[in-house]
Amino acid sequence: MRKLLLTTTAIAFAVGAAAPAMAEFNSRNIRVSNGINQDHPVGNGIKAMQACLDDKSGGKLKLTAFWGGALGGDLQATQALRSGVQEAVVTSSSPLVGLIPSLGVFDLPFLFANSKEADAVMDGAFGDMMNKKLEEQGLVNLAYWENGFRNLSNSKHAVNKWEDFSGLKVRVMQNNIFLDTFQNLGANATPMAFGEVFSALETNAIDAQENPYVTIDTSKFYEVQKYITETNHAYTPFLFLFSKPIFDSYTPEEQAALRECAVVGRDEERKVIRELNQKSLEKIKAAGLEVNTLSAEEQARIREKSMVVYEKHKAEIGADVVDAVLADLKKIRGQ
Ligand code: TF8
Repeated sequence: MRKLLLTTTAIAFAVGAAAPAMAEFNSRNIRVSNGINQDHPVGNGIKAMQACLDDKSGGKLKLTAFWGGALGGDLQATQALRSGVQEAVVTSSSPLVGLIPSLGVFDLPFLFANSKEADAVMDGAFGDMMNKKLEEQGLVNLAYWENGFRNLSNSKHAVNKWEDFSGLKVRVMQNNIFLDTFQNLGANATPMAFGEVFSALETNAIDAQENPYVTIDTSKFYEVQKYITETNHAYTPFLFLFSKPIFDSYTPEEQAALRECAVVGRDEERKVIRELNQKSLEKIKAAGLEVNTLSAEEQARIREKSMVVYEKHKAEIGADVVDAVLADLKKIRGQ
């Protein structure tokens, strides 16, 4: 038995050593679609990821990015991945809750206090647990990138307290948790795909939307809005999703390179987006928008009022999932 094992190992080793290093990489054109524009830090992330892939695959693995929803919105592109007709998408988790209800955990208002907490949760065991649920739906999440903390913009009036949300027509993502969060604050919330937001704001079909500063900047929402409030009401991650049927057809070396390089891209994207956040805010101010921050008391009031959303959606997200993230956060906060 022992002899047999040794022989097998020797043969395996000889075959492995004889093959030229790059033979495990085939020429692949990987289409990555995005709803945001190329000057968003996701563009920097994809560049860094490509440099890493060039290195590992000798130029065989090529990413081709499509911007501004050119291959369809987040949800549409994700469906194309599941059916194996498109390779990859960088999408918010929020529009995918119809497919994977437990992803709604990331939409709970005021879940993360800062990006350090978000990184620790996403890059740790909790992130892995969510990745398994994505895999069951035909989606391989290569890494969690950053979309960021979301803030409210509108064209009507300054929002300084929760009563000011009253009657504002706010576009929310196609997601019940966001819908409830804003309705609960008195707003008139309307779910809408990202690609329709600019023109809906421009034609005053809606008054308001909520996204991180960097998106309000790079998608030019500031051109059609007058007021911003730093609400930081939710942190939504980006998922770098790969089609599982396509991923499964790749060699183990190709798969490993994609996973490793998506993490290299993630680190670059997070670095750039965090630097840009303040600059985007300055740009928005310079464009003439009135920027408001909430007082500590008001922030606490809004937060408190929003906690009903946790209870309301706990069963549908999965009590185990909500409890797991809260336990993780407790640990991270040293409580
Ligand atoms: C939203 C999201 C989007 C992103 C983007 C399309 O508001 O935050 O901005 O998913 O990639 O719909």
